[in-house]
Amino acid sequence: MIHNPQMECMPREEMRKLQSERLIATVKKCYENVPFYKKKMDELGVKPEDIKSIDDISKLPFTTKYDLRDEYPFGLEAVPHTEVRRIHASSGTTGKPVVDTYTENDLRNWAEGVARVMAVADIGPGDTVQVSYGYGLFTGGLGAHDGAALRGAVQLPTSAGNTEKQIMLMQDFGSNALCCTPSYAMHLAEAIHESKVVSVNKMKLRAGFFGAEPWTDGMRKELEQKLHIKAYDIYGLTEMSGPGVGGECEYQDGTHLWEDMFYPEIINPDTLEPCAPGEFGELVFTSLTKEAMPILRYRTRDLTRLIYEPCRCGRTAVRMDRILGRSDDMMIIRGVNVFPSQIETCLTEFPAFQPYYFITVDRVNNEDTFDLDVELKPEFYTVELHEQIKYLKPLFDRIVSMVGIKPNIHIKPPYGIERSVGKAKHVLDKRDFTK
Ligand code: DLL
Repeated sequence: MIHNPQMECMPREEMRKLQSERLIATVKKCYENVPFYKKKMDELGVKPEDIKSIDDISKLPFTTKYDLRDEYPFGLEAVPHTEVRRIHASSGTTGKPVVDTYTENDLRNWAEGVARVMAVADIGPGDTVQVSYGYGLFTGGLGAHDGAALRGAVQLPTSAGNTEKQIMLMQDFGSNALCCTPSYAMHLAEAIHESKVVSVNKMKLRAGFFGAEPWTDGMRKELEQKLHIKAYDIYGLTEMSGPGVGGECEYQDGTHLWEDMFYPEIINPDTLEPCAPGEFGELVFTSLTKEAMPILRYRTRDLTRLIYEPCRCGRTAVRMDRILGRSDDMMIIRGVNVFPSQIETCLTEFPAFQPYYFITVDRVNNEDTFDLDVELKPEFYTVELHEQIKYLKPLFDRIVSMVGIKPNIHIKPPYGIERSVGKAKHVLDKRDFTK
């Protein structure tokens, strides 16, 4: 079902009008209340009065992760801190975390975005939503939690980890939906299939809302088969509140973005010019309803494209293709662009392989090395080299044809690749670019 037909199915002309009104108000608020935006707009010679409709958005300055870090923690707040009700932050592997703060309305709108995604699977009263995203500063746990609450569902806040207990509760409490990263969902599915205590046939799962990291259609197929569910993509980022910036509909053919709250653009990351409709580039968002920390033209670094053709589901909200990866995830190995998700795509085409992998890149004698650890499913695992070759050769050929360079593939024993309860880490790049 559709959670909010008025917003999700609004005729596009009407939506542009709403976006224009909301952009004008957001820009005014940013200019008047946030010195950072006033300075940036003054530098570009743009005044709030110059923004008369959504078509003027390209006059506005971009905001980057570095700006957010410079303004850490609350420099971008546009309301008195007394109006703030919650703070989240993304882990940030280097330096200070990226912070987002929320007013009461921000929390309501955030839950609305997640509820729209859950409604796709008819989640409502009587359904139990198991939230296995981490609770805490990470937006996954509480974001999914509040979305489930808005749908009137039972919230089961298991958080991430403690896998044995998760699957026991999943069966005993009759969870109907599972929310976690796709890599943790795969780990849970594996644990269920190996368990002597629980069985997927005794479970009531029907939907999974997976996101927070890139995943492929091959992974979706595996998860749907193993967990007996329909697996939906849910997208979001801390800077735009968290999960629920968009999600897939029942046709699973692109992620609808909630454009009444987040205005998406695709730009060429090198020239910063807008891409032609349908072209791949960097996704940029302007928040249209956020109060505590509105954001103008935030460069997400996520690479994707927007699909404007109408969707069969009746929603008019634009669709986003799967995220290819983040521009900072892209590796250049021997001069070739490689995205980790391409490896996942290849692996899931071969039934003998698990979708787990780990890439190590190094530079030896001035040449890049590309090592790839993979796992065979336990029923295919063998230590015999000549047996391994049987599986390795087709995978090697597929990777060469898709990626364009030759990997050194190593077959690890079962569980030889670390399982993740949150966002999986797939790459170790040992190259020293300072030399
Ligand atoms: O990952 C919010 C979230 C939580 C989304 C739970 C979905 C589910 P951050 O930690 O700030 O926030 O990371 C945001 O994760 O820019 C993307 O690179 C990536 N990402 C999030 N969802 C998806 C997805 C949360 N569905 C960053 N597909 C984003 C691919 C995703 N990548």
